[in-house]
Amino acid sequence: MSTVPSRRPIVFSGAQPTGQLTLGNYLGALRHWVTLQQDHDCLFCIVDLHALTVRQDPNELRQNIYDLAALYFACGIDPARSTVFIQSHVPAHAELAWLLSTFTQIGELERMTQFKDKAQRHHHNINAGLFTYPVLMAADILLYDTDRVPVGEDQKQHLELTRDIAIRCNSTYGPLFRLPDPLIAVEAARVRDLQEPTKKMSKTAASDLAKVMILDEPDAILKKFRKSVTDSLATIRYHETEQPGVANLLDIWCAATGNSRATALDHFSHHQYGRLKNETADAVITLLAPVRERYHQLSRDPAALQALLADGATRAKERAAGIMNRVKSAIGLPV
Ligand code: ATP
Ligand code: LTN
Repeated sequence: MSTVPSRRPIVFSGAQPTGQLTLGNYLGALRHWVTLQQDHDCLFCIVDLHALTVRQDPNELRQNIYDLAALYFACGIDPARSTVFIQSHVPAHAELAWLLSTFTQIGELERMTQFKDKAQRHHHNINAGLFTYPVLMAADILLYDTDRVPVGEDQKQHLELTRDIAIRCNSTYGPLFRLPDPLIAVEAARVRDLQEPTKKMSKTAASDLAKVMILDEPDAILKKFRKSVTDSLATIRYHETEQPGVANLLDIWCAATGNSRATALDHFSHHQYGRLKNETADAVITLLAPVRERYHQLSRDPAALQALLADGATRAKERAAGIMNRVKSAIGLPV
């Protein structure tokens, strides 16, 4: 009996090479990517064109791109199973972004929270790319007939816009784009800044104490958790608005140990903050140690890393070409 091979759902995701990755990136994104490889056809991109929306030093940017690739592999992304590539190696991303920008309304882009945040943080450089950033992201996703996009909660609004753009194109030209669904992790979807726990932990935060980096050494991790901001209530409960710092530590402990929130409260409710901070630090140190080790191994062979990325780009280009032709033909551009 012959069986028709069923198509595995397509996953696309990416992170910006804007600096080292944080624990937030790991818990909210990368560790889920690794699991998805088991039963999805995955593309993982280093979105360097997105990083340009904030001024970058050229040498630092280049280094960050390769470091990020090494981190993807160190976290467990397997180049034999997934397509890993640098966005700027596949020109179709920028090309499709242009086409999609003509289907995106200025009012929609003005509502994007990330734009409003970043425009405030970089008020000397509110460039057009920062504004149209979500259109490039829509292009990344729609270019591969993506079914699912694993992201942290902060990206949900961009995913909704991607779907709206796709729906608009489909209603004009017929079924052109597949509509992607966001995959947002339930726990640790929004790891918070350790110094200002009402904000998300961001790799570009100014304060070092605010963020745990995936590659931090154990003593640095311990120090950051010990100095993390909590409150003066001196009681361990889970209350996001009244005790955001404590809720964050509980969430991180749960995500790092695989325990539920109920177990965490059982475990910590009769203890003081010091215990919660120390145990959360220990759990994170154990979680990240193997990643750090693999990263240092991979960084010793930059040529091998570049070869993997070149191969990823070749595969991504082939896949993108088919879809670009379909889109151009539908719109009326000669192919
Ligand atoms: P930047 O500080 O440059 O804005 P970032 O830290 O938000 O960057 P990205 O490269 O934009 O990182 O994001 C990579 C992935 O990590 C995305 O899926 C994003 O949703 C997720 N992510 C980022 N920060 C967090 C966080 N604090 N908690 C959970 N997920 C996060
Ligand atoms: N905007 C995302 C990074 C990103 C992305 C993507 C994520 C760019 N293109 C496509 C998923 C799919 C961010 O800031 N985290």
